[in-house]
Amino acid sequence: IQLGGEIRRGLDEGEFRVVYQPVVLLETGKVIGVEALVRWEHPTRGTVPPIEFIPAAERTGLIVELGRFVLRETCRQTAAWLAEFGPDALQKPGVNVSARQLHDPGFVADVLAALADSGLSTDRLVLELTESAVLRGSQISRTLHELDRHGVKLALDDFGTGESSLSLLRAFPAAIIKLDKSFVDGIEIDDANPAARDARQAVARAVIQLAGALGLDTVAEGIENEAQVEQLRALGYTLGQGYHLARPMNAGNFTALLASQR
Ligand code: G
Ligand code: G
Ligand code: MN
Ligand code: NA
Repeated sequence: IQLGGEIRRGLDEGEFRVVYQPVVLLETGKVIGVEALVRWEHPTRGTVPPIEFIPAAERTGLIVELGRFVLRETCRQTAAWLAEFGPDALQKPGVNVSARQLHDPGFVADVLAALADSGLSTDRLVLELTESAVLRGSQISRTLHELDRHGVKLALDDFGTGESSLSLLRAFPAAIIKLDKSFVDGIEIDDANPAARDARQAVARAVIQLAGALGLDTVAEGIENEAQVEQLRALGYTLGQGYHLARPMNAGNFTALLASQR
């Protein structure tokens, strides 16, 4: 399969869409935020998950156009939710960004245009970056500081999995740390392997202490049961994401969720 050509065709045919995973207040279960995740509704292959096409989109450079679509659609949808449910219904939506997008000279202009065209103010968007996306390059550092000056918030995604998470925090104007799912998995289990559980708890505790010291917000990712919620709350986490709290859903179902919270 010529995936690059297929992605090009899919973009032209409007086959990509955005789903939304709630970010939840762990104490009450209230939805207060959202992460946008792209999906491909392929005419013959059905729904194709991002791991199967993001790498090809990055390789071919089509991630720039695809990412622009996700940004614009998320800003438009968020503005609609805020208009319907009020300015406090939802905090900033998070949009994933690849390194390849940060290297594009038009990236900052694309982000600001998506915000301006939707009417969303610049301080109501979070860009989620992984360590590999941020690493290396003074050009990327300049881009991130420019976005920061405009009020766009930056989140470090999958935090703790890279080799230089800590040194990155110095070079990078992050506002949010997203604790990677690998430190949430098994954080609650008392029996089988207490040493592994203790190690995860230690990382989760270190991350929240670090965030507190630096004045950053945190989100714990990949929460799959209530015992994990309790453990993370005990460690001081207030915000979480995961299948136990809410799965990624289409815009219509997210609208219904916001309506039910009114
Ligand atoms: O949605 P899912 O959990 O299958 O996502 C798998 C991976 O694809 C995650 O690492 C996620 O960050 C990434 N991803 C999802 N949507 C986007 C997107 O719009 N842009 C980029 N660059 N990555 C995305
Ligand atoms: O890398 P990033 O954090 O952007 O990845 C988000 C991905 O994680 C999405 O593809 C989303 O569907 C997935 N995800 C969200 N919550 C859970 C969860 O509780 N368990 C698992 N296994 N995946 C999750
Ligand atoms: Mn993410
Ligand atoms: Na993550």
